[in-house]
Amino acid sequence: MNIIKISVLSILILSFSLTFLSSNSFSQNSVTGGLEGYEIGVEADIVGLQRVKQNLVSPPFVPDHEQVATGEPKIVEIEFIIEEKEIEVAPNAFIQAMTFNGSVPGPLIVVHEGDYVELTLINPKTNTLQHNIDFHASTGAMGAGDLTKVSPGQEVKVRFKATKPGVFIYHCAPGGAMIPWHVVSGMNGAIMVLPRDGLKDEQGNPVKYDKAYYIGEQDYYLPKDEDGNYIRFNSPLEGFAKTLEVMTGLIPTHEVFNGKVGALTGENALTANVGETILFIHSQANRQTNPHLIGGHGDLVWERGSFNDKPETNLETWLIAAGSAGAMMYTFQQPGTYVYLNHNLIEAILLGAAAHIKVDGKWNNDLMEQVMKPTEIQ
Ligand SMILES: [Cu+2]
Repeated sequence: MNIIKISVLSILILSFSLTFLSSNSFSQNSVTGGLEGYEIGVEADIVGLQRVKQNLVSPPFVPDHEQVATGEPKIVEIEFIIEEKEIEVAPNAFIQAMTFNGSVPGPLIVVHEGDYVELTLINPKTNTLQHNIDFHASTGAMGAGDLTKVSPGQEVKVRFKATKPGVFIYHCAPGGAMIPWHVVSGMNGAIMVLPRDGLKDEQGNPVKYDKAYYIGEQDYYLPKDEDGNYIRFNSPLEGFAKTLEVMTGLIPTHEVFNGKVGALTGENALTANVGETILFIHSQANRQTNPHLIGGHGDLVWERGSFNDKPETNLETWLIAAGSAGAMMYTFQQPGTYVYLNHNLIEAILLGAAAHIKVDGKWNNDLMEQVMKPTEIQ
């Protein structure tokens, strides 16, 4: 036990010193704007581009956006306020969460290939920890992580060009053991970079969706006390050492959609109508997951997230790699309540990774009909 305590303490000290060292080397305003120590070879090609502010919304909803881009590439301005806050993950199971804009996952950003994302990242002085952001959709400087480290009371601005169409995660990555800890404390989300001419099916024909939903899957590792009750901490740092012990066991205590058990079920169900085509964007920043729509299919699935690749068709279950996002498009053909889940059924039913979709419309007996109700065997 003492050895565990000492090793946890040394990881804590090491990650703090790494964090301190790296914040010192990157915190001065760079004279170049690029990564410190490197000459600028190419200047940003943004003169004359239109600037637009994207009004972000909490998942599972997605910001208003065009599916086919009109006009030239734009500079899309985004603001993230980092919020350290307590969340009740399940009854009597609390986490001192770390969030972008207060939600787990953070908001979905939507842009088009060739657009520039210009993010203002604000770490209010009421927070207790240093944070940053690594965009898997960006190129260089640890996905912008090296250019965005902000201590409480600081803000920073970074701009990157969205050169790869697809869905990608973003997450906090402030160094050392802080990286997985911040990610499994909720500090992750996704961006969708649409092709300028929109999505295409497996034959290259344009396809459109009526509605899009963003589902962020989150693994939590909540420590228990000697009586088996989840421990409620007063600050993120207070829970760090004990959480790290659970994390290194690699078995999550909760695996949830959108921050907490039941966030997308029952009264919080997603909605659709028969005949509507829905795009589901699904991210997991730390673990593999296996999305499945019970009673439906992945008509078109960009399993690895790249919109330059042909989508797979008619999949029953697909795979989201750890640290990635995928997209699936389905046209509902029957009414009823569907379950969209991680088809590791233990993680779905016992740990929380499930959502409901309530679909209205008329039933199609040609697709399915109960030919005889349950009756006594004759
Ligand atoms: Cu963070």
